[in-house]
Amino acid sequence: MASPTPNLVVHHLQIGQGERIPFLLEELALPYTIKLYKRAPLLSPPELKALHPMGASPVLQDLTTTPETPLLLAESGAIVEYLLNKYGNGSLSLPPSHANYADYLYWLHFSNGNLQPTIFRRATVKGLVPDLDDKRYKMADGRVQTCLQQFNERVASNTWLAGDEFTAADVMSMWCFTTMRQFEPFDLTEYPGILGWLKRVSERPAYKAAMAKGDPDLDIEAGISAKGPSPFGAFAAARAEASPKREKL
Ligand SMILES: N[C@@H](CCC(=O)N[C@@H](CS)C(=O)NCC(=O)O)C(=O)O
Repeated sequence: MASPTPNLVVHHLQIGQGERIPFLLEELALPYTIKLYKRAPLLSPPELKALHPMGASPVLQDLTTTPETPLLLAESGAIVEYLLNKYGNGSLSLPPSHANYADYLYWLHFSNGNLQPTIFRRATVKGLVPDLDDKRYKMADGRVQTCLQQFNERVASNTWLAGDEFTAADVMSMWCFTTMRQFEPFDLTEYPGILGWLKRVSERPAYKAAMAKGDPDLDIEAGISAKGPSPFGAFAAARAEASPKREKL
């Protein structure tokens, strides 16, 4: 029996990691409806908060088999694995029999499990220390540099994170180096491997289609540049208010 056509709704808070889901769905050529939310002015607006206990984006609603009681799923990594396993037909993932299976898993989980927390930990520490010579800051910064160096080496010697094949690991990672830099800027001049990979990902028709649907006002070229995009105004203002000293460091 043929599988039913997926009936999916993606809830995406603009300028955020929710962009991973339309990107994945465009790559899989699956139909979906996207519901966009604007930051209010920084966090989720009330209607998005009401959707899921975490109140964050992305949220997926799957109405395919139970339209009256749609499945509701948050957490971008979980949504990605759900979509791959339910509707992916083997695309964008590598099976355990593949020689690069372990690489695929490692890089699939790297962005949410390591890179992102490491970058935001350094940001928090920066707000607490008297100056950047403080050893707590140096330790946090060292971890960030290790992450970036490792990523850089991987994509300097491989077209994609899992090797020759573009996978969900690349989808998960893209936002960390593009849109996410609106919240925590970091320069990629020293990382030509990452810059080359960003260009390759940005040229994919699925990425362009997803960004046109989810965040049509974002400047993709600025996102993939060495210096990165301009900071997100409301976030920079909130941070300066909470920790004026940090902005001077
Ligand atoms: N680990 C979660 C993080 C979700 C998250 O924090 N999303 C942000 C967007 S980048 C958000 O919705 N922030 C608004 C809020 O928390 O009110 C995931 O990967 O989905």
